[in-house]
Parts: sequence; structure tokens; C-alpha cells
Amino acid sequence: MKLFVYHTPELTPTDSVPDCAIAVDVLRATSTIATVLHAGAEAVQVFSDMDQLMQLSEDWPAEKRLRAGERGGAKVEGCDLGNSPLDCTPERVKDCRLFISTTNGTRALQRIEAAPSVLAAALINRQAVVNYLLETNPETVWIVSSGWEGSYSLEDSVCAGAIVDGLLASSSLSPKELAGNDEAIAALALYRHWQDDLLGLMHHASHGQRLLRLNCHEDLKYCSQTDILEIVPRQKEPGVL
Ligand code: 3SL
Repeated sequence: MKLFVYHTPELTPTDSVPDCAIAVDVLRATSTIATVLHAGAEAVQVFSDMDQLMQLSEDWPAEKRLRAGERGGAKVEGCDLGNSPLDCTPERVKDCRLFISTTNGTRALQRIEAAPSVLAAALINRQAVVNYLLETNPETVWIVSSGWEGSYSLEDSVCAGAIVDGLLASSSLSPKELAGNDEAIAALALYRHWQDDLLGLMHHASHGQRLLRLNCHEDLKYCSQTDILEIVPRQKEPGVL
């Protein structure tokens, strides 16, 4: 297995696809996707365009549909939910399809949707993703951070590093054998530096600070936990996990 980390969807190669591509948006899209599927949602369908989400979700039975929209961290008017994983309780989401559009996370998923295997990872389901990779053993893996509007994000990079660390802990691979690019080594070093204070790292992160200004402290706490959900969100068809 060779694992490559890309800091943003824009920095991800366009001339090839890996065997497995993983989108990461710890704050908060992939944390929400893992949570909602773990809570029993039928599926999650992602959109970069809000109007398209509203239009296509109209065809779905209203009682089995939830619309989630986030822009700039805040809930989009007219949606049932914003992008807080804490709103995704089993009572609320069971058997429903979540139609979701967020600023960056859904864009990252769309960027990699052509890969034969597409996953969504966050810190909360890190070990489940690691186990899945070890079981399926893809030759090439890309971890694509969502970043923020084209720029680097600390929390996505630390999650990429947590996945690298988990793979190294459960295999005989060395960092040199596993890492396909320098970003993978940098992400590993970042994770190893912060692994005992991931909430502290979120407080340093610019998007963490943005969410704190929106009173989302509980979201930061939830999303900074590792390995609490045994779920691997997998793409079933383009745009649907
Ligand atoms: O950018 C995104 O996709 C979101 O996850 C951002 S937020 O955490 O909902 O503000």
C-alpha cells in the first residue's frame, strides 16, 4: 500500500485515480456523515450546489428526507439541519436520506468520486477506516483533506496523520514504505505531536476558531474524539454514501 496525502481538493492530481480515495473534513462534514450513518440513516447524498440539493431532494418522500446545509459554518435557511453531528440522533435520522451541502467537505467528496472506492473519514471513525484499509489492502490510497476554501486545514491534516499512524501500528510497514509523498510524513508528525490534545489542536485551527465564534464548542469536543464509531462511510454510487 502507498498512501498519499493532499491538503486540499485543488492540490489533488487530476490525471489519475487511486484504488481508494478518502475524503476528510473533521470540522465537520465527514464527522457528520459518519455520525448520521452510524445513527441509522439510509444514505447520505452530497451536493456542492444548494439549489440542486433542494430540487433533487423534492423527489424523495418528505418523511424520509432531511436537508442539511452549511455555509460559513452556519445553517442554511430552509434546511432541516446545519452541519452539526450532534443533531444527528437516531430519533431524528433513522431510515432517512440526508441530502447535504457544505462549504468544503462535499466538494472534496465530489473531487474523488471517480475512484473505484471512496470513503469518508474523520477522527471519530479513524480506526474503522484503518481496519477497512488493512482488510481490502488497496495498492494506492489518497487522503484528500477538505481544507477551507482552497487553503490548508490543521484538523484534516492531523486526521490524515492519525490514519497513517493507525496503519503503521497494525502492519509491518515502515513510514518510508507506506508514505507516497512528503505530506503523509508531515501529517504523521503532526498527529504524533498532538495526539494527546486533539481538542487543543482544534482550538489552534482557524476553522476551529470560526466554529467557536459560532458557539460550537460541543462540536469541537465531539469531533476531536478518536475511534468512537465503528463505521466506514463508503460511496455506493457517485455522490451517495
Ligand atoms: O466546510 C465544510 O464542509 C464544513 O464542514 C464546514 S462547517 O464545519 O460545517 O462549518
